[in-house]
Amino acid sequence: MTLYQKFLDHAIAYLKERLTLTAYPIPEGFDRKQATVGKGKKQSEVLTTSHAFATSKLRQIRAAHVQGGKALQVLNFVIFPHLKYDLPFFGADLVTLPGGHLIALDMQPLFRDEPAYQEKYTQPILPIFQAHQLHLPWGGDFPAEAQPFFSPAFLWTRPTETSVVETRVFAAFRDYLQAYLDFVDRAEPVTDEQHLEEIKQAQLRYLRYRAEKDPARGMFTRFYGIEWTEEYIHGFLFDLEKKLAEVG
Ligand code: DBV
Repeated sequence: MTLYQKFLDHAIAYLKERLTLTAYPIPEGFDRKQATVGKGKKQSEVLTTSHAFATSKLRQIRAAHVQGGKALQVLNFVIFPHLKYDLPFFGADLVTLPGGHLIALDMQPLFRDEPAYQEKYTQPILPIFQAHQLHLPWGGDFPAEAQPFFSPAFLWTRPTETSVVETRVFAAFRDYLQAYLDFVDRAEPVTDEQHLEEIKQAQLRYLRYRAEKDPARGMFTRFYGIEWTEEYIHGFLFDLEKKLAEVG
């Protein structure tokens, strides 16, 4: 079993336990993609699988799972709420490359700097963050322009031991997902028109940033080509703009 399979299995099983999931369409040709990379003895297979669901409150729950051997494993797992809720995004970027592990876990805020928003969606998870951060120290530099999209409970770490990913990171992932679903349980639809517009703009801001700056773009382009990669990014991984355009 590969490193992040357990995370994906847990997430899907746990979501099914707590919510009623419906299928979310994955565009044809994007549910599973394989390529042979490298030459000669270094040749290997890289498989990317996609997984997606929706619920009455969550527009898209989706995962991209990249499996390319011991030194290439990625699970990018994001939950996008429906636009009538002020819920944060659940964002997990679990990355293993030849250079090591890189872990980003957060409930990414719509309105990071609003005290009432922090009170509602960051304060409650700070104890979880602090407990895990003791074992998962700050990972250092990350792009400054990404800062507005992370909460003060952003768990960002670069474990040197794989066993730390299997134990501590897995525990943090479970706790964050549990806390996120507690928020989802309590979420009530927003009715104020102006607030709804602000939510939509904040979702689009986040989405455009992630689609434009996707750190996996280079990797996917190398494996599967530019056409597949751009369609995967805009048509599945970060699809809100496309979906809004479809409904008009
Ligand atoms: N990242 C994605 C998707 C991925 C993915 C959809 C399916 O958003 C993988 C795959 N992330 C991925 C890979 C790398 C990173 C790095 C392969 C390594 C890139 C490389 O080194 O070549 C959090 N992910 C990162 C980094 C950060 C994040 C901060 C380091 C990037 C850097 O140093 O430039 N999660 C990521 C992020 C946001 C987020 C940028 C922004 C809001 O939520």
